[in-house]
Amino acid sequence: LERIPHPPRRLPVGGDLLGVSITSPVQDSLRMAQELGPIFRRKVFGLEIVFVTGADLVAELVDESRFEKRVVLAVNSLRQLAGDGLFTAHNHEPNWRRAHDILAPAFTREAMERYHPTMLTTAHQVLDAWDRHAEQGTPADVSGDMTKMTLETIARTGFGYDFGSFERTEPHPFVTHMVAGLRGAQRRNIPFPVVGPMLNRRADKKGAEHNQYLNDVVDEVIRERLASGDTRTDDLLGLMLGTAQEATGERLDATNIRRQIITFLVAGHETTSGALSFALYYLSRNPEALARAQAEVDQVWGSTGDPAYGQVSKLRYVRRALNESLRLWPTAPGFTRAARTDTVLGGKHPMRKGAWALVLIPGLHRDKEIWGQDADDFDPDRFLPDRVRARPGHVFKPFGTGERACIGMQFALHEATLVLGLLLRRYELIPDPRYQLKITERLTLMPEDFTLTLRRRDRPV
Ligand code: MNH
Repeated sequence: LERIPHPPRRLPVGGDLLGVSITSPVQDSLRMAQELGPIFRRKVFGLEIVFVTGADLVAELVDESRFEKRVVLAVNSLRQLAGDGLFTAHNHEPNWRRAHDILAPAFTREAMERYHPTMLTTAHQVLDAWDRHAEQGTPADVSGDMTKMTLETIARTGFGYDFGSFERTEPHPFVTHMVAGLRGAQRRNIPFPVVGPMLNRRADKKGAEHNQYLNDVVDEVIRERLASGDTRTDDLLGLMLGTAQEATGERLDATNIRRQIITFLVAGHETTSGALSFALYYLSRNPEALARAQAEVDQVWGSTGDPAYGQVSKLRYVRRALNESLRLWPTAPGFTRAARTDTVLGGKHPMRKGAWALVLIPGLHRDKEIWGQDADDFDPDRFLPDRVRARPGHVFKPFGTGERACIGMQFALHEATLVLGLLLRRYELIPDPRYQLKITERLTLMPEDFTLTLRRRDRPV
C-alpha cells in the first residue's frame, strides 16, 4: 500500500478530506486522479479505498479469472432495500444466477422488438410535453423529463405498470424516495468517528421510510398483475411469477421477486435518464455535432413517421454521440474488483485474496494515454469503428464488466437512441448561455438544473 500515492496533505483524523465535499465523491476523486495518477488511495476517517483509473491496470482488474465484483460500501447499504436482487447480490448467493437465467429472455433482441412500440408511445409523451414548451417558449427541465420517460418505459415494458408521470407536474414520489435513498447510501460511505453511529441510526430511520414507500409500490405492481388475471411470461414480471430456472426447475420466491422489482425499477431508469441528459447537454453545446446528428436522423428516418425497430440502431452517429457522453460522464461511475487469490496488480502492487479496488470509470475514460490530450473534449468520432479498433479493449466500460456487467445495456441503448432520434428530428436545442454544467451525485451522476429552450424544426418562425 505504501507505494500507492495519496493526496499530499493528509489530516490525522479526517484523512484526505481537504478541499472535498461529502456530496461529490466522484468528482472529488476524479480531481485526485488527475493529480495522483492511474492508481491512488483515498482515506476518509478510518476507511481507506484504492482507486484505479489507468487503462493498463483496469485491463488486469477486468480479467475474470483473477478478479470479481465485490458488494461493499454504498452498494452493500442498498441491500437493506434490494437484498439479493441482481445488482446487490453477492456472487455466491444462489438467487443471482437463478434470477439471471430466469430474466435472460427479457433482454433478447426479440424482447427489445416487443418493447419498441411501448417505448415509442412513452417517447411521444415527451414530445407532447416539449411541443408545449416550444409553443410557449418555456424551458424544459431536461433531467426531470428524461426521468419521467425512462421510469415509465421500464415500468410499462417490464411490469405493465403505469406511474402516470406525464400527468404530474412534480416527479412521482417513487423518484423522490429513490433519490433520497440513494443519497443516504452514498453518505453512509463516510464513517464519521464519534457521531457516526448516531448519524447512521438517524439515516437508517429515514432510509426505512423511503424503503417502505418503495416496497409499497412493489406490492401495488404485483397486486395489479395478479388482479388482472394476466399470465403472460413475456415481460420481467411475468417471467418471475410464471417461469423457473431451466437447468434446476427452481423459481424465485416472493421476497426475491420483490427485491428484483425494486432493482429493475431503479437500475432500469435512473442511469439511462442521466445518459440522455448528458447527451442532450453535449449536443446542445456542440452545434457541429448537433447538425450532423440531425442530418443523420432526417436521412435515415425521413422527416415524418415513427421509426421501426430496425431503424433505431441505424442511427450510427447518434449512437456515437451517446457513447461519447457515456465516456465523459458514465452515469454509474464505478465498479469494484476483488482479488480471487493473492496476486500482484501491475507487477508491483501486491493484493491479498479478497482485497479490492474501485475502478473510477470517468477516470479510465479520460486516461490521456488512451484517449489523447483532448480527452476532456466531446468528440463522437472517437467511436468511429476504425478508431475503436485501434484502441485496446477494456478502455470503455460504462456498463461494467464480466458476469456482473449490466444486463440492461441493449435495453438502455435502444431506448436512449430512439428518444434522442425523435427529439433531434423535431427540435432545435437552444441552451441557456449562462448555464455551467453542474453534476449532482447520488451514486449515479445527473446534470443539475439543466434546461433547454426548444424550437420546432418543422415549423420555422
Ligand atoms: Mn445497468 C449493472 C450501468 C441501464 C439493470 N449497470 C450495471 C453495472 C453498470 C451499469 C456499470 C455494473 C455495476 C457493478 O459492477 O457493480 N446500466 C448502466 C448504465 C445504464 C444502465 C450506464 C444506462 C445508460 N441497467 C440499465 C437498465 C437496466 C439495468 C436499462 C434494466 C432494464 N444494471 C442493471 C442490473 C444490473 C446492472 C439488473 C446488475 C447486473 C448483475 O449484477 O447481474
